[in-house]
Amino acid sequence: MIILSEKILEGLREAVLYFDEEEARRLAEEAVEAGLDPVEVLEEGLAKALREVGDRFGSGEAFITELIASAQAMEAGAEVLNREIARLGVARKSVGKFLIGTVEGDIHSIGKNIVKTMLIAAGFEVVDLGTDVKTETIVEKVKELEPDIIGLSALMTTTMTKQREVIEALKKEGLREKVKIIVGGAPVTEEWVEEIGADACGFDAGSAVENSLRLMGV
Ligand code: B12
Repeated sequence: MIILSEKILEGLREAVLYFDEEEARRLAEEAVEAGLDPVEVLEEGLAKALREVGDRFGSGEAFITELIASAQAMEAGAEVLNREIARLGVARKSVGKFLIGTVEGDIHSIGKNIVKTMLIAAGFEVVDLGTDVKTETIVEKVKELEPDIIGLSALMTTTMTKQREVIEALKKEGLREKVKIIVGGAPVTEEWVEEIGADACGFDAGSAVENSLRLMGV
């Protein structure tokens, strides 16, 4: 089992590094059939490899076209694993309503989607506003849906400021005290949470769920 698991994880890493969507999907299916933990396969197989490509892109060693192709391979595998994560978490009663989205100007969706799936698996009723979501839209949706928690994803230092903007806009509308706010995305730190007056953050899907449950008092 350990050898099989290592083989699948290594294969998934290579599929992301060499832009092989089909292989990523096939190996993700194999992982599910073998009964491997889909969360671990997502994080250790797919996400790690994608971050590696991101680092290479950051240091000028990879092109944007490679980043896009790697992300597509990751998404192909993640689709299969997300489905399995959701399936394993079905039939729980709702622990709370969660509104999630990536802030305005930011189209990164992979991490948000993983967090969303894990929240559903943990029993949250999740409404996903998608990516590049305007601050006004978030405020409107808070009024309309009255969620318990809002999750704001931002992957860039240039867009994380929108997390602050959302909090300020909610304060102006007198809604801030009615909802908990959790922020996430690679540039987010504990200091940032404090600075903008959010309630918590999540550095990965596991801590996102853990901290969201804590905010609900579960
Ligand atoms: C994949 C990727 C892309 C893909 C996105 C595809 C998609 N559908 O999402 C594409 C190719 C489209 C892309 C585009 C761009 N990208 Co990009 N991208 C990445 C990359 C490599 C990986 C992101 C990712 O998916 N990681 C895997 C997931 C699983 O991890 P994650 O996103 O961090 O999410 C986890 C946690 O952060 C947390 N989390 C995430 N969201 C939330 C939300 C909540 C509520 C909580 C609690 C937790 C949480 O849990 C998640 C699960 O573990 C990063 C590099 C990196 N190291 O992050 C660059 C990166 C974010 N991109 C970058 C850039 C510059 C861009 C572009 C501007 C490039 C360009 N020149 O066009 C555009 C931006 C377009 C835009 N307006 O948004 C920079 C940002 C630099 C900065 N300023 O901070 C990075 C850091 C790369 C780099 N090193 O330079 N990108």
